[in-house]
Amino acid sequence: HTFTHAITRAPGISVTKGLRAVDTGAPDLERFRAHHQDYVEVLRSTGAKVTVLEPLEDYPDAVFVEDTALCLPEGAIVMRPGAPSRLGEAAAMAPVLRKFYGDVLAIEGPGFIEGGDILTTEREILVGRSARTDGAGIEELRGLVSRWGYAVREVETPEGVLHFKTDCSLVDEETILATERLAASGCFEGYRVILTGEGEEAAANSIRFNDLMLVPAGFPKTAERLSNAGYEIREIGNSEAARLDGGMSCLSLRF
Ligand code: CIR
Repeated sequence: HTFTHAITRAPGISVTKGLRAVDTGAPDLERFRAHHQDYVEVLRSTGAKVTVLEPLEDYPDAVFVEDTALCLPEGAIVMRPGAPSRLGEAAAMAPVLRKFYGDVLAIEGPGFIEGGDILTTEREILVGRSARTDGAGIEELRGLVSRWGYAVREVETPEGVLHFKTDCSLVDEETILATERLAASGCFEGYRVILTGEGEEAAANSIRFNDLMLVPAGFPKTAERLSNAGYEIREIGNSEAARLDGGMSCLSLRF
């Protein structure tokens, strides 16, 4: 699968107020911007057209665009974030998506679902229930994507983990990078699984984008495993997004 596009949003000043499970201090805005620019450059280096949207100061977490939509080849679906402070971000993404897609659908509720809980593979769409994504949100998504022939499979996000994809990422059509705690749930049966290195759970939120694998910097064991498996690695600084429980996948919509 080749990605021709990515949508990102530059971090705004308000990013220092972003949601976080554990407070390790506010992210440093300048460093966050520098990491974000590196990220955009690497996506662009694959030949994709990368849109960088202006910051949305009213939404401190708006840099994490992945949670606002699901982008499939057939159309896009605007999500309904379970974090009340993030609902408006999804609405702001809808007009952007209409520039790229003829078909833009939306989760209307009452359920909730965030993009970070959705892993799309060649054969199915896995959705993790989490503190942000509930059964009603998953059912509504199932109803919407069935028109395009996708099967949705509901899975569990490990306890205390923000999103399903905090702990996994798609490496190729049959290979998933995952933490041991998530893989142990058995949800990846039938796929090849590469485990993150010991103590490197945070490396699971990586992305494969065209011929590159974007991995957060500082996880050498995982980077080596991926590199040994034949993937070309690009390490991107993620220290500031990590303070807000964000990683490589959260920072873009890819299609
Ligand atoms: C939040 O709590 O919503 C943000 N601080 C982090 C969102 C990370 N997004 C993702 O994993 N897809």
